[in-house]
Amino acid sequence: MGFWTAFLTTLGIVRRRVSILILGLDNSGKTTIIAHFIRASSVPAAPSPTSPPPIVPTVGFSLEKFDYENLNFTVFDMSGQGRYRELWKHYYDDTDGLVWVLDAGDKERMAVVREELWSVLSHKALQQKKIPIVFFANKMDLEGSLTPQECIAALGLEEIRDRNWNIVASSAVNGEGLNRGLEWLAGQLKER
Ligand SMILES: Nc1nc2c(ncn2[C@@H]2O[C@H](COP(=O)(O)OP(=O)(O)OP(=O)(O)O)[C@@H](O)[C@H]2O)c(=O)[nH]1
Ligand SMILES: [Mg+2]
Repeated sequence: MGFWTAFLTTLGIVRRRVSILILGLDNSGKTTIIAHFIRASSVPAAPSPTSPPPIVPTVGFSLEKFDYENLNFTVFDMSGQGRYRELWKHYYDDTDGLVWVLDAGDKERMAVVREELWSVLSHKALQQKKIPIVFFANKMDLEGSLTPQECIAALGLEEIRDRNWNIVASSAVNGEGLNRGLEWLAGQLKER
């Protein structure tokens, strides 16, 4: 970063760019969460008679951008479907932070989440860089969904001792908890 860019970034005139990766099993709510932040950061458009396009399962990955506080986020929204999870590792090198989305209502697949999460965390590229992780215990609006404490126990998150992490209960459909999670991540990224 040149002197003037650094100076203007400090003043909040230029937003610093950060890259994040959003991971989690298919159907956990990743794209819905990103859509929330894109909507929140765009200039309000004139009311449209047509409703926004429906969110569909991501194929491969989708690259999105939005501003949050004084950061300019570039987000790799990865598909969580089994056949695309092999792609995730190609993006570890260039990421400043991870967002991991859990479907807290999907108790049957918590064992699969645990396996995928620990496989990601043990990858060489992520072992070398101690980037922060925010977990969204998403779909908290669904009755019987796991609490963050129950997710911590189900996934063994207490074992993550080599990097900063946090878990926040969220609902991507009504927006609850999303700002709290991203605010924490933004705070971590600003310190780096
Ligand atoms: N009730 C409820 N439904 C949610 C929530 N978040 C997402 N959904 C729904 O869950 C479904 C999957 O959401 P997506 O955002 O496509 O999930 P994804 O993680 O991007 O899935 P892939 O792209 O296949 O990896 C959609 O029908 C969403 O409307 C939530 O917090 N609560
Ligand atoms: Mg998606």
